[in-house]
Amino acid sequence: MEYDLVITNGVCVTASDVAAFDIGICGEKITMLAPSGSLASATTKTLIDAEGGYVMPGGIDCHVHLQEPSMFGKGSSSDSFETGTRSAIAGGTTTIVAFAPQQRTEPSLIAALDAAHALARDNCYCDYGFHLLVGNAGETALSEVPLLPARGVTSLKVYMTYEALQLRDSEILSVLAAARQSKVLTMIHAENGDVLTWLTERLEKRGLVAPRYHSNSRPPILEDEATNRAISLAALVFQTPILLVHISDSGATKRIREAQTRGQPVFAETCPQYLFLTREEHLDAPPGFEAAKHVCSPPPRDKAAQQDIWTGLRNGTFSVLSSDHCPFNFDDDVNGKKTCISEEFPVGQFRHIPNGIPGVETRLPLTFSATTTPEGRLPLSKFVEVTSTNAAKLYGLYPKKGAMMPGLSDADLVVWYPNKGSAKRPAALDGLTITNSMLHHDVDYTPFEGKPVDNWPRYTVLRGKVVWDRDGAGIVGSKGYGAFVEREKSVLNDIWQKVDMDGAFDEEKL
Ligand code: DUC
Ligand code: ZN
Ligand code: ZN
Ligand code: ZN
Repeated sequence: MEYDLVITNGVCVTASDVAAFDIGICGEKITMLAPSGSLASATTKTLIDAEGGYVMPGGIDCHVHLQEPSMFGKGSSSDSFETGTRSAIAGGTTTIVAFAPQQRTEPSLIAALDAAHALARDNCYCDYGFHLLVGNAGETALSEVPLLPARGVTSLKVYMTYEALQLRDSEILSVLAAARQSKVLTMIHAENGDVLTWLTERLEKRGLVAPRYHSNSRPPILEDEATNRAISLAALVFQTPILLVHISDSGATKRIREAQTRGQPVFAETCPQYLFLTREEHLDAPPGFEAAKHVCSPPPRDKAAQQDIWTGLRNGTFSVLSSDHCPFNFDDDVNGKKTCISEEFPVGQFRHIPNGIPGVETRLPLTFSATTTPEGRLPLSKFVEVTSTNAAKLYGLYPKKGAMMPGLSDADLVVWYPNKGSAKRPAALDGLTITNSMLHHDVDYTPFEGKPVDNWPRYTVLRGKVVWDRDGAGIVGSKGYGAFVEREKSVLNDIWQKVDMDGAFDEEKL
């Protein structure tokens, strides 16, 4: 047997097992798992000695915004498909699912999808797919939902907030009914947009416009209420499956848990900003506009909420941990800069700060480090489940992605350094903290500056090719190697089973 790549001496971690195996790779696929050390002398073009470090399926980040127009004025999110996917592989992520944004002025979903393809094609370092972001739920868009699965798109996102994109409840219901019919999963950004506008106006009347007041304009109750409403709307449409994105707080988490306990197919996502940043940090940021670096929606919450989010990850309330990478430069005169100071607004008001932060590269290192600390925030297999395997299942990529099944899975892997206590571990990893200068995105800051990490992806392998070699040339993959992946319907927890039994939404049966 001749291999193209062998990884020997690693401890393989999947969503179900932790065990020492060697991995044999032919072409783009994993073709062999063998007893540890047994492939060390196999015939292979390339041999990687993992030196006892963990080897896992590559990270899958299904919530990434690249080259999207800003909803807050001029410009667009600062990473391109090139720089965002370059940043992804340097952080161990081998597949992203980005958004194809349909603007309100654009009736067609297909046109939005074609436009996103044109931006991404030949520009990506990692594999990629698209969710359709529905900004206009008119007849054209609804009639196009059935066309999406054949184009490899099996999920939509709708917003319950932001004037430019917010859908009314009736529009959300129409999207849910159409999505149900085509077995397309609906992702929902649940914050009450009207309440947030009302609070923003009141804060502004009192001159409370500094970045820190962004979080006063979106207290947890907005998320709790909208989450509950989204769950109710989905229940009305015969319990159509939904996924609530970027959940930040205890109240919304409880609503989701309760719905799941009732048996409703409600899935949820959280993000590193709700595990590693807090509202207190944001409020204590130095004076001036520094706090704008933490402005994302929902905003980071307090310590107690942070604990509840960790608990929700452990107990399965959250199926996936995504980055919600949506970066804007802090200081950039061309694009939607975070300082949002312009001739028109010389003071700068939180209302104009683009919402979103970078995080596609730091997602795995931050969370993995928390996993392997003595507190053991997550079991190792749970880490793989929420950062890779569940994303693959939820978004129709499994077992091509998110798994290590010989003959079936792409050879998408991340190899970590050996853990503390191993003589093979580089001393420089001890005390490592995140700095923006070590990241590969095209953003002038990271909100995770100074956060400790005790490991980092040493190698990232995408479809059998080493694309990131931290001890070598760093980024060794090439732009354009990343390919569009056509997604199937979701298979997580058999989410379409009830739809098969109950059929299409029919108001006569209510
Ligand atoms: N929602 C997102 O999903 N990303 C960035 C901004 C937002 O509100
Ligand atoms: Zn959102
Ligand atoms: Zn903040
Ligand atoms: Zn987002």
